[in-house]
Amino acid sequence: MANAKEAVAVSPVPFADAGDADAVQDHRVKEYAGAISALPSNPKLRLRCYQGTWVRERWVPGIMAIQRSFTPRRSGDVVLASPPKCGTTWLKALAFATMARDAYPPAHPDHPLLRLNPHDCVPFMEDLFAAGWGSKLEALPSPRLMNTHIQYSALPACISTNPGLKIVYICRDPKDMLVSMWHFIRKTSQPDLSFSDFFEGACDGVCVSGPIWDHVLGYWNASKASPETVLFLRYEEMLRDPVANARKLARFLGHPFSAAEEDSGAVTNVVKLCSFEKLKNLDVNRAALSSFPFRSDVFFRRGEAGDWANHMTPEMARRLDAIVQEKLRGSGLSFA
Ligand code: PAP
Repeated sequence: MANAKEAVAVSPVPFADAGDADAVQDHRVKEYAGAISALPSNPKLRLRCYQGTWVRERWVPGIMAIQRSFTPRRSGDVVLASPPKCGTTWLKALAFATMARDAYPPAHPDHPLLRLNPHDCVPFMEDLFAAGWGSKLEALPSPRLMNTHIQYSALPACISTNPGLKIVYICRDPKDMLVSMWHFIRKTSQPDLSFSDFFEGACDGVCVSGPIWDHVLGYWNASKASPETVLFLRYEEMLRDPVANARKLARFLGHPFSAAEEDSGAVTNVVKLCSFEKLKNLDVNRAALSSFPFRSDVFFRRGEAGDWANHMTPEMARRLDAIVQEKLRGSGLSFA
């Protein structure tokens, strides 16, 4: 599994900057069309139910290809996992800035995050593999950094049971996740989607990466069973104390901030560089993206906790909370 690039451990390279001259497009993804058309569908949200999770139809061939052909390395791979709209963009920025800080000091005026959106620094595996370009990951030096929305039980064993690979998971109060997702869908594809219809579906488990409780539980249980390979983060806790969470992330990734770095303000600089206000106001984050068919600014809306109260009635909130609480009962995890 190992390849020559593993020997040269530097820092993650921004994906958009990586050379991919050797990459070969895998056209076998087209063979999945028959299998996909047989999956249960939700045409309104353009979802398919694959292995128990509702996922965007365009991701299904990518998930199948990841399950079949993702090639891990013996060490150094880091997978950022999340349900959508739970802080993926923020986590991509933080993980990249933390891991790459020796090569790219966070306060440097030429830092890659000042000219590249976090999604152009850290590749989204489902889209990459769905396009047949999974081999572009081979061009990256170790440590590689990538992200997925795949639920834990659908990860290939080479990811979920690989002691040399680390998973960082982030989740969020499902109420805020749904509100964020609804805004995103309205902006990018379905301006007419009503919140109440969307909410009803989500309560039945039907939303992107739903049922959300299954997604969260899979990674929660994995983090309890294997805390050295799965780190479980929460968006609200990161908002409350981003510096402590950046330290936790760096420790987990095996590159803790040294006393000298602490003294020089490196942790604070990472947090500032990746803050909502900083990223949202960069020119690059108002422009077109190379990795998605929409503009970068859709990933930066309010960046706060509790916006659900502006969209849900207290009754709706109580109902969703009760469903989630029931599903998580006995796990030790709660969003209350
Ligand atoms: P993705 O899963 O599709 O990549 P993701 O980045 O998880 O999306 O979700 C975007 C949410 O994260 C938005 O939340 P909101 O709709 O409630 O506002 C976005 O504002 C928020 N977000 C993006 N960047 C940051 C950041 N640096 N700090 C805090 N929140 C952020």
